Amino acid sequence: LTQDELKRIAAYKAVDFVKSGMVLGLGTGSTAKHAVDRIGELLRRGELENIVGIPTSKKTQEQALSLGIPLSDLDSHPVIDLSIDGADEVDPRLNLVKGRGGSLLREKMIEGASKKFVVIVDESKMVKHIGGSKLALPVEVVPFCWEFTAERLRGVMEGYGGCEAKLRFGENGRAFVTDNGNYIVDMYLEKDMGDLRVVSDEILRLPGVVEHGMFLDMASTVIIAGELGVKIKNK
Ligand code: DER
Repeated sequence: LTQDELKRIAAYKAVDFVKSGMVLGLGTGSTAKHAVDRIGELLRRGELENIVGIPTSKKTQEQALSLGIPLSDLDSHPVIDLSIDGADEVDPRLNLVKGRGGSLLREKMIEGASKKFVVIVDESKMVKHIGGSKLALPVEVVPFCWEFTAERLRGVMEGYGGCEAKLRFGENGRAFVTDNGNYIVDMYLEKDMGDLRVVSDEILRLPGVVEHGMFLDMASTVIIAGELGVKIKNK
């Protein structure tokens, strides 16, 4: 099975949790894309009705619109029944790293407002400690004096083994700009960070920081699709 087939299997399994009449948080990324496609298909076939989607990015909004999924937003629906989204890393306590697709702020707002948050991954996303891999831990920052903020992030991480902090660039060779008009500074940590909650608070206290990609204690369920089948882990 290819990685994309595993992503689709996890996504379709998550959509089994969807009931007619639900307000759904629609995730962003290559795994969540399959879930949104599946929801559109079940609506079209009449197997689901009265669904309202709350998209976590402009990209997902466009995909949902093209599928005819009725859309709304958090202002109209401050409580969401179920959100389905992918993740970049999942640790044994279901803490996540998200945001390598750049949508972490709206994802965290919407998934934080959800009664149930189902994460869908292929098995390659499972890690012992989040932030321990050489992959990016995204931080959304205001564009104003982003270098100052990046330096402050490096300062905070000094106490946790150190990190590189680099501005993310888009395909056009210019700074990547999020749906919210902000920049992303990707942190590459030297080693796993131990107590994540402390790090999380210290990062969020920096004035130029908007949000980071550690989703701690947020996932209710993680669906993991692997070569040997699908595993479901609950909080
Ligand atoms: O950027 C994001 O937050 C995505 O949800 C990411 O965490 C997972 O993307 P993928 O399903 O394409 O791996």
